[in-house]
Amino acid sequence: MSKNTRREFFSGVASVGTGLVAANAAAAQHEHEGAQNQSGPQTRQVRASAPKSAAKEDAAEAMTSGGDFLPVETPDLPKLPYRMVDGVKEFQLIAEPVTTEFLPANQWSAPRFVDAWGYNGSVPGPAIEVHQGDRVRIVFENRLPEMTAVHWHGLEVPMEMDGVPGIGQDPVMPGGRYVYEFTVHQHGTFFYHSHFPMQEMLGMIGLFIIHPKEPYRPKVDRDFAWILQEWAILPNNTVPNTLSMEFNWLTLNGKAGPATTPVLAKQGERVRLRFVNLGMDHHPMHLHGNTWVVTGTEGGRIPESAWEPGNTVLVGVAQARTVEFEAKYIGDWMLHCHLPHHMMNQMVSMVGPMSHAGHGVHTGLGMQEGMGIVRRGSALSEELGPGLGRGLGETANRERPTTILVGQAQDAQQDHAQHEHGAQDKMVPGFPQDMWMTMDDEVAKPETYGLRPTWTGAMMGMMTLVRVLPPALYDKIMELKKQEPKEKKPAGQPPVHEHK
Ligand SMILES: [Cu+2]
Repeated sequence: MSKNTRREFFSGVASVGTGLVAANAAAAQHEHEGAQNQSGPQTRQVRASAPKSAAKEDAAEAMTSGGDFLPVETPDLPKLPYRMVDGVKEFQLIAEPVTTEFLPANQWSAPRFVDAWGYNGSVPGPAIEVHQGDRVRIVFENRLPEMTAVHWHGLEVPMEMDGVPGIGQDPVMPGGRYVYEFTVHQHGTFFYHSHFPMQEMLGMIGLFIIHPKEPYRPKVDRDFAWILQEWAILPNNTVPNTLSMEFNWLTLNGKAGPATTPVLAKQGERVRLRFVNLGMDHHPMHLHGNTWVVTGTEGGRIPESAWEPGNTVLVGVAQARTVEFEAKYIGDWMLHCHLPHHMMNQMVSMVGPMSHAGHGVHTGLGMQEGMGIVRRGSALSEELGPGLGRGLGETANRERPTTILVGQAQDAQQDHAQHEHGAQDKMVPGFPQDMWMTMDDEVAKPETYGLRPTWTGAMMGMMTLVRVLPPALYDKIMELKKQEPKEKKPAGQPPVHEHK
């Protein structure tokens, strides 16, 4: 969309927005542009390391924050800018296909793009950040090839604003628009999402943070928020399989470890972490080396008398959890989902074995057998079963005699492993063959400065780091961030799509 077109669209909708909302007619707000489907390859945007927002060009004249408060930080995710129109915070939210990358290209893998759906060029969508008491207007446009709507999860808004097609409004058709407007009287960690389940599994969710009128006590010095998502991406596919029940990519704000950007605090600061989950699984989020208190749910702030200490909080589907802790201990502390299969990248029986370039399948059988493609008998038979998915048992031992170590320190570690363990693993049937893949250089950025070399080997799936830093190191990283180029170069080019 050219800048001009966007301006025209924006000013047009903004001027009719207020009157129509007051007039209650859901159907009237719904400007359907009929056969003129604006979605398609021409609207495709690639989200590389620096997310691009369709509204970004206007960001200079819009605002993302205001007043005396601590803005929430959303690592790897942009915020949705707004402009004040007659005392209303007006946002422009666009649902559209987004090509994204969970991990940059690295020595094990060519660029791997994912065709997800999101908002304003970002998946998950950009974070909306407002204040308790604000009047909010969201001018919504659908550039998807099918109908959608936006549900404001947990917000106490009129039913016509609740975003459920059929119940409170008509679906917003491709090319159509809808204006949402309401006053936020709550505060806490909320989110928006499509109310179509398959669209949810394609990525259509975003944070909706509401700051309280009276600041929470004790005040925090850092405030971070993440959206937890899971994806099923079959071999040679770029489109998430929305029907799958097993997931091979787990992301925090649209990135998988080690591409998740670490968050930073200075020793002694009080830190708030917010998590939102929308997927098929619950995620027990765990922080190393520290003890937090759970201070909020998807319903807002918990009274202090009911705060619970812990280091793991279960973030159930459709829930939000907020925790706070004093960053007393210097260190690079892991923050991750503790489901073992969520601590991996491309972990799935049908995908993992075929995705390790140069090493073939794990399982001791050919690729076809590993995929369950057999000419005789059953893929789950005694002979072939171990070849289906990740290998276990004698077959694996026979064909894959040592633990595979790959990484920047590969040769030395491999030699060591051969020498030390080459004989032992023969004696241990069914060892699980964990992976160790480092890519320090590929994900290097100011926030990773000073981490121990090979740190990326420990980071996969739904993982990031909370770095509690001594002042000197913190200042050094801030200095590096200032020198960072504003627009990062994408790690690769997206594949050419010829779906005409
Ligand atoms: Cu999990």
